[in-house]
Amino acid sequence: MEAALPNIRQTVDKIVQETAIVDMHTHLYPPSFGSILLWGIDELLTYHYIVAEVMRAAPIPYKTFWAMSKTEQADYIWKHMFLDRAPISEACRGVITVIQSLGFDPSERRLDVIRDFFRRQSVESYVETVFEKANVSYAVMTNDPFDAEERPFWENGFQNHPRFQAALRMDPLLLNWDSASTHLREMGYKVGGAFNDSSIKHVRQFLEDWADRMNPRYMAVSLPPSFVYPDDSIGTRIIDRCILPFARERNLPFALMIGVKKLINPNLQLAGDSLGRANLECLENLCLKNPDNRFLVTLLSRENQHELCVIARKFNNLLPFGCWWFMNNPSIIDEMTRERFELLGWSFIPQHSDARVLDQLIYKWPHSRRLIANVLTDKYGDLLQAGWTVSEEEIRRDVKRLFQDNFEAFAPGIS
Ligand code: FIX
Ligand code: ZN
Repeated sequence: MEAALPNIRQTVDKIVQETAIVDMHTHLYPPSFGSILLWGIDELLTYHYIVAEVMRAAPIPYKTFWAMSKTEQADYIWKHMFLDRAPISEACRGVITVIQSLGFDPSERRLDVIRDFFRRQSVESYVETVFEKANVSYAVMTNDPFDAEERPFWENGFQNHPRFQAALRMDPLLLNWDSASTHLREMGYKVGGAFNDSSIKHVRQFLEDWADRMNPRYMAVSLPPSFVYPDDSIGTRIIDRCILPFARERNLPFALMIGVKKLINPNLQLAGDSLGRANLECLENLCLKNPDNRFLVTLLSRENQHELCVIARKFNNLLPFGCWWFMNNPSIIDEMTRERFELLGWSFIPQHSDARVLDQLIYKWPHSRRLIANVLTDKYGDLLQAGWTVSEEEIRRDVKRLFQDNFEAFAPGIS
């Protein structure tokens, strides 16, 4: 059936809601990972985004806040960010969306009733509830062999879960060879302090062992805005001699998340990171020099987003993804999504959730679906105004490309 202009909005809204999502970057884990899977109202309230906000709204000494229990921190945040002022920020609004989606009346403002609901949940069934409500088919995790808390689950084995797939994360390897080489030696890889040809063999072995363990959809790293490629650093040598050859061998994309300035305020812990605008010549050089590698890229500076679209126009081995972190706000998601359609057509991944708390899937995705549907309605509307026609089936095809197929084709996984 042809979608005519008057009902294009309803048609797009329906299809965007109905199309399942592949959430290609999260910090979620299956229930078998125990307490490192975060879920429930107190984890939602103490999300590091809101911690930064409460330290502005109701400043107390950092050590006083961090000395509180999780429940006390959540109580403090509930009072100062929800009861004493409207929860107007995107992260606070998200908590309200979750509460409403779970069937509560947010206007009752009853944190005790909500806590009681979560006390009665089993995590296994609640995972299914959340993925179904969010209409997310599966989430790609962030899996870091250098993380001492996570590593034992991979070394000892765990029950695979169909809703979770792996991504091999390797920040220390590229950002801090001294620390990474110490960890690698502790893991049994005979790397020396200096990075030399022998190190290349052992780093390659590390990648092979962990890719065999994890079966990742891609390899990933987050990088500072100062990242340069190529240069005479150990990082460039690891990229050129280890990561990219291995990526080609295993048909894995390499995801670069560029622009994070770690811990500009260490007192805020996880909430202390900031951003900076990157010089994107690193991407131009990576894509040109390595035409047989595929690069997933997301950037943390709003000023970099337009450049990323133009660079992606020049290199089809670069796939922009998501509205990352400080970009994940309605005003910026709208702008980024519009310029991506205008410059890249359908060849991008519009969003990832970056969820750290399971329940966030039932706010991050509804919020983004609504914004993406708004932009799509305008873009299809422009086509209809020009006399083009578009059928419901074609809209389903296009939206599925955005929400699933672009990622699946670019990161098919290790066959
Ligand atoms: O490097 C990353 O994967 C970032 O997304 C995180 O470090 C960050 O804390 C986050 O969760 C942002 O949304
Ligand atoms: Zn992340």
